[in-house]
Amino acid sequence: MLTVFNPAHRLHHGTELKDGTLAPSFEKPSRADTVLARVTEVGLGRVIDATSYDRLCYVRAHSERYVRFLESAWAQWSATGRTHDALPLVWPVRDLATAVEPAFIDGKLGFFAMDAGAPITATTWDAVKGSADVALTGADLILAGHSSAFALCRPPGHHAAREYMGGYCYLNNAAIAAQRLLDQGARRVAVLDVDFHHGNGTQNIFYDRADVLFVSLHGEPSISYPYFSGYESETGVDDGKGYTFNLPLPRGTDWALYQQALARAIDKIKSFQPDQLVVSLGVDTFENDPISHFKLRSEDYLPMGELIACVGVPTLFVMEGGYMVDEIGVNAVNVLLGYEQASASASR
Ligand code: SP5
Ligand code: ZN
Repeated sequence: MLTVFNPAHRLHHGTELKDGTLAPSFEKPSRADTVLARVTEVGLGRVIDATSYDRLCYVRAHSERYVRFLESAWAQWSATGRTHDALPLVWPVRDLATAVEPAFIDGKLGFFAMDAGAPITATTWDAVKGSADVALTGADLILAGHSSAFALCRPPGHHAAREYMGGYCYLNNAAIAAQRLLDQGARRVAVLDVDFHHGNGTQNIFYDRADVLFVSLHGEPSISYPYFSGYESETGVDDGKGYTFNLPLPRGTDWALYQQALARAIDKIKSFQPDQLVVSLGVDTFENDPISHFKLRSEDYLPMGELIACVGVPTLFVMEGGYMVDEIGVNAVNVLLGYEQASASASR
């Protein structure tokens, strides 16, 4: 399996509010570098550089004004004399006005964010664009006939919706890749999200559409970030009714329980008969993850990959979360190795 990588990810490392103070975010550069080292160590396959794509590819999954905000936020923020990370401090919740995009940057930050978990630094946009380009390059490998590919994206993307950032995410890499596949001829694409957190952004982008099936396994919303999405009752609207499938799981979920839910997810995807599959691959389901509460062990990620291979269609893996940096490489690459082993024996 080929891996797509972009060293530009190192240009982004923001801060987040932790235990009452601003501290370096859990979402840090060593994450992607550790995964890359493991890809090389096990000899997964060649590592190729991302190519650069036109911004119109991002606007296929996001709004024009949101992409423009991401591109220009730092310039507007720093023009006010501030040198620390740009973070929102006010949000248009419930009955507050949402019809008008604020002109001033402090208002824009809240308007285009779901939380204070997506800091913008001077070079964040370069990393964010580079990460979307990794996903797009991966999608083009699939379109060129590869049966699988690994887009080693960083920063992650699945919390980013059509018009807002949050949860370490800015552009939705998986959604941008899925849209690329559709724009280049796919009739139906499935997105399977195995990150610990609900992929609210991906759900938002495809919620009213029947050409993308979104399936997510995640911590129960009432006790897990992002708290306000991911319930089973969220199944899509209009043409998209029935094309969103959420499988929330309880605190302490281990492989025995996870496996059953994943088997249901795979059945759902198979009956959709997608042309391709995009996997939002987060490994924050790991037992020692510092911000999550599932109990998967490193060896469980091999059968996870095997199960995903049962879908039997070309598959693009897109890196999402996972914050136990010591094990993130082993865990993520185990999914890919499990997938490859199962695919190889299926075609023998
Ligand atoms: C892509 C992804 O996995 N995003 C996750 C965003 C999670 N944001 C909430 C972080 C809350 C951190 N709380 C730390 C508690 C440590 N004991
Ligand atoms: Zn996550």
